[in-house]
Amino acid sequence: MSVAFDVVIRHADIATATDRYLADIGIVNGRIEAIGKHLGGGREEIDAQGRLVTPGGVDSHCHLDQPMSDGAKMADDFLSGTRSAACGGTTTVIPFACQFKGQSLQAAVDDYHQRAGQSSAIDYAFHLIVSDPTPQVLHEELPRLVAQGYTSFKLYMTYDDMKLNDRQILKLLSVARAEGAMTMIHAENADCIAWLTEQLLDAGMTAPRYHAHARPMLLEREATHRAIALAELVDVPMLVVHVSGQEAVAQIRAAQGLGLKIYAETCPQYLMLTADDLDQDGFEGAKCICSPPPRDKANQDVIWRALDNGTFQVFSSDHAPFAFEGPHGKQVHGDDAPFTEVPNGIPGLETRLPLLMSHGVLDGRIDVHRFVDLTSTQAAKLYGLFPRKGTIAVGSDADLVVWDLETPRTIQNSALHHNVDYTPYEGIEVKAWPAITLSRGVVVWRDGQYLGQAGHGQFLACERPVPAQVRGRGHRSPVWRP
Ligand code: DUC
Ligand code: ZN
Ligand code: ZN
Repeated sequence: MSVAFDVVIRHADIATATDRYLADIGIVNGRIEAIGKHLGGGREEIDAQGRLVTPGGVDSHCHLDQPMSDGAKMADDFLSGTRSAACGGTTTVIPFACQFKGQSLQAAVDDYHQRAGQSSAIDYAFHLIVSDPTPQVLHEELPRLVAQGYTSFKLYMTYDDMKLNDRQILKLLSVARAEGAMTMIHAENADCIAWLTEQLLDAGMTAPRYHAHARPMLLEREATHRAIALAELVDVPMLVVHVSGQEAVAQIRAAQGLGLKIYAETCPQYLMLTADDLDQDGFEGAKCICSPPPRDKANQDVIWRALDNGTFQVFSSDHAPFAFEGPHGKQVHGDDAPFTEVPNGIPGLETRLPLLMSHGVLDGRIDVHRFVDLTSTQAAKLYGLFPRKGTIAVGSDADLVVWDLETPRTIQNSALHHNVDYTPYEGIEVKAWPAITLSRGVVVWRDGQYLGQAGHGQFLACERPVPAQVRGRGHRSPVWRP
């Protein structure tokens, strides 16, 4: 057989967000050149033997090497973080270039390119985090950066060093609307959290479990409702990140039912953990401190249903890698520090796809098309990377996962490839794990071995995700005049 391709994957059981069929996949120069039966030869041949093959994961919410203001340091840089992602079937990450107050956005972007450039093993784009929306940021930097491929930004309604007030959010939403960018919103009510926290600390309730008491779902519901109202006022799409349970889901569904372009994301912690996981002996509960906090079993069920019924478009990890031991992570202020001093976030880049494939698809909660949509396709679409990323199609990058659905295993941190000394999912059984991950046609993970290389990952400039016909329809805003 003459050689027609660099790589051919034979007998693949291909699943995309919409289709499922058996075919070979031919790859040239990192792109899918042909899909069909009995393709010509490849310099490298991979026999998928009828195994499920899905698009590589797009993890559109993860934090890597993000400088912190309180002395903490993330355990994963772009090297270890993207290595871990590849071993779990993720081939594109979109972490954040985070602006500190007083810093220019451009300086933040330049800094993150330094961090990622020579290190990343898989492709990456950047969201921006805007914490200081000066006139310069709003009217000069953001329009220029959106045009250069940084087409989404995250806004915080909480965290003292990040939070914006409603008026600032409105200004940023107006820029998003004018520029066709996607806004991501962290929706929790900061003043209510501060008020509750004060009372908890005054009463000596400082243990990790009180983190969940300081951030009840009511506060997420209120902020979600308010964020949606602000987006409605400006008449612009918005994506609510890391939704934790029923009350925020209800707000999002109501908005979607009204025809508003409100999108939503959830994460593995809201399916696999509960607030009880913060209530462990000693300081152990700090391992599961993240915001919003995990809720309870009934809310896990709501999240599963909302994954299935289309309320959520995106399932991301919110990987925020802080070591449990040592002076830089969860114990940066000691091993009995109050919950307010514990860095927020948990690791999850590598376990995201196996957990959802196993507990979602194989346990019958969602179908494989929904899985692909949630873990890859919708993130690529909503952040301007589709169809290069997010699907299996001729012309798309050959970012692929060949699945092993036959080998049950127990998640153990010792088998993971991040640089964090724990996983909150230790001991959880999964029936699925990537057998092979390809990044632009290069095998980066195969049969338990990491084969990737620092620097293989390329920066992806994103398209404007919000087309003009979605922006500025104007019919919902009594005030806004373009
Ligand atoms: N919450 C966030 O908003 N970001 C990082 C981690 C977390 O818990
Ligand atoms: Zn957040
Ligand atoms: Zn986050």
